[in-house]
Amino acid sequence: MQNHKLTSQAIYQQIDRAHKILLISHRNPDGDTLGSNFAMFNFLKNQGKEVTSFCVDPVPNYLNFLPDSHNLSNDHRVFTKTYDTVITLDCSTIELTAAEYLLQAIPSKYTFINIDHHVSNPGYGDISLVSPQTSSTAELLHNLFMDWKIEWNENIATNLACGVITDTGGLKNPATSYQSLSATSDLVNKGANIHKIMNVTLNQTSINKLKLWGRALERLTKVEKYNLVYTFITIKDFEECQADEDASEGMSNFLHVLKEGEVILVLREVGNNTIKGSLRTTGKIDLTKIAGLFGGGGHRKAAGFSLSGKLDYDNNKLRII
Ligand SMILES: [Mn+2]
Repeated sequence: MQNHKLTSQAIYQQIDRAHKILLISHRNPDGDTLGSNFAMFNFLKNQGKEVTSFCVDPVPNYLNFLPDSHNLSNDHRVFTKTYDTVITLDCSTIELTAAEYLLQAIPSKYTFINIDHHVSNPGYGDISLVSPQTSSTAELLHNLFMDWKIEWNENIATNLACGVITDTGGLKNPATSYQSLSATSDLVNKGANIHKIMNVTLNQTSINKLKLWGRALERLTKVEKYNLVYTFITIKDFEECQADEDASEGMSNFLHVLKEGEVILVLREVGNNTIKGSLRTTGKIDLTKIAGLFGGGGHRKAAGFSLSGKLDYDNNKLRII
């Protein structure tokens, strides 16, 4: 078990002596990786640091409301500049930054800090703070910022609250703990408007997306033997519903509403002969073990994997070919 207090101090000391800092979010970014990035950006800027926020992908439209989101760069040339500190936020592996080769291009020596809450994070970097019992990287940053006694502002609070709210599905999923509720309450006290954040991040569903979900919902199937409920979405579904991969995000979390089945599995064909699987449970089973069988990972109660192949559905039988 990692000593969080010592690691927190080590991160603070490194940041304190740093001048040029690069913050990196994972590809296909969500409210947690970006909220954490922008909160850290705001804090470091106020400390007088030179800070660059980076993600290989742009800010999704629904997260444009986040303070400091306009500072995010997708320009690979940021890796030709010098930094003394590089921090990944919410990236369970370096590969998830989609910048592992770009990092090698940085022409200076730097201290590599890894701040994350995924149990599958191997603890890469010179300093790593990985806290699987924490709902979100944003909640972890709230702990660090409290520990460091930072000067809070509304923008930091809003960014962190967005991370906690999106990763807990609106403070509802199994990752929601006393600590995450308590952190959220504190962030509200510090100026975050959680009603707005919930509305903007959770209630923004398009008709095309619901049509896509309709197909998946119609196909829900229970496999009694494994106490598993599964469904799937094919490339054809995406095309016919005019929906992109983003539109299928969140389906496995939504299926927690089911009373049947201990494990939920959503399979999605995402092109290039690739199938993504998302696993969820509220039971005791450790999903990282199941996802691991297919080369994936994640959390005990929420995990995923990727396979190569296509989905073949005929006569009510689903096969991977
Ligand atoms: Mn997260």
